Amino acid sequence: MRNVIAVRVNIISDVHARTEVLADVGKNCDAVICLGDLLLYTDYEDPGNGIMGSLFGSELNTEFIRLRTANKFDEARAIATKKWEELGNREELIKKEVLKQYEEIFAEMPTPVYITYGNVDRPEFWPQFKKEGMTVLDGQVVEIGGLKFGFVGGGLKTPYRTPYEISDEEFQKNVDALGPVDVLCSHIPPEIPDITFDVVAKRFERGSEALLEYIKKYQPKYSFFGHVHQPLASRTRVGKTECVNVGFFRGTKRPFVLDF
Ligand SMILES: [Mn+2]
Repeated sequence: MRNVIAVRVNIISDVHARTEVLADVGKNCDAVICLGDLLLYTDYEDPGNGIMGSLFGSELNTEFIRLRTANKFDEARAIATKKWEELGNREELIKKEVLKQYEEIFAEMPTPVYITYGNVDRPEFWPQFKKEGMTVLDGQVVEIGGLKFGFVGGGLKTPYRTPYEISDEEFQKNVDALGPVDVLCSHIPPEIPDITFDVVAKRFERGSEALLEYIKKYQPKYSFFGHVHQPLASRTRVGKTECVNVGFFRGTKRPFVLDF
């Protein structure tokens, strides 16, 4: 005799304010996992949209995106600085937009949900949106349906200076805090070229050496992550571990479904 426990978890990442279909993720499952990037700062498809679009306007934001994409970070910063001088208190203006987005997103977030931060998040504002059935995890482990799920949030330092980038040392500490798990959940992928290369942006996103070393050491059944919106490969294998990019929810509007 063996116990057959059928559990379904719907996993999403990179919501980027795709609020209108978010509640549907909670249908037909026992729990939802969300791997971060709730906010839409920059909308590459519609530069008038998102936090930067609403503050800078479509025209200036298009130019800002063009300069950054061309690796002209100093020039991009120069036009931004000029605009901020005109607009007023940068931190306050951004905060207002962030809170407005979070209010709409967290209202639609299905529960129960186990959630961690992406690099396009502002963790300091999350406590005020906490609701019943929502568990925020970072460097922590939770048991779902008899399996151990470990969570590591945030991104690593880049020239893009996205809102939540932490040092390699801090990230390593969160990975070390987990101990062995069955399922590793993070926003960024382990540092493996095929899964960190974005074919539309035509560049490598930052993956994590610490996650890769963890996978080699503990060999969890799965490593789930997001971050790379259009990856060269959305899955790969490291020994016994299946590494899976659960998809860019803003684009796909559907979860990765895990049955066990
Ligand atoms: Mn993202």
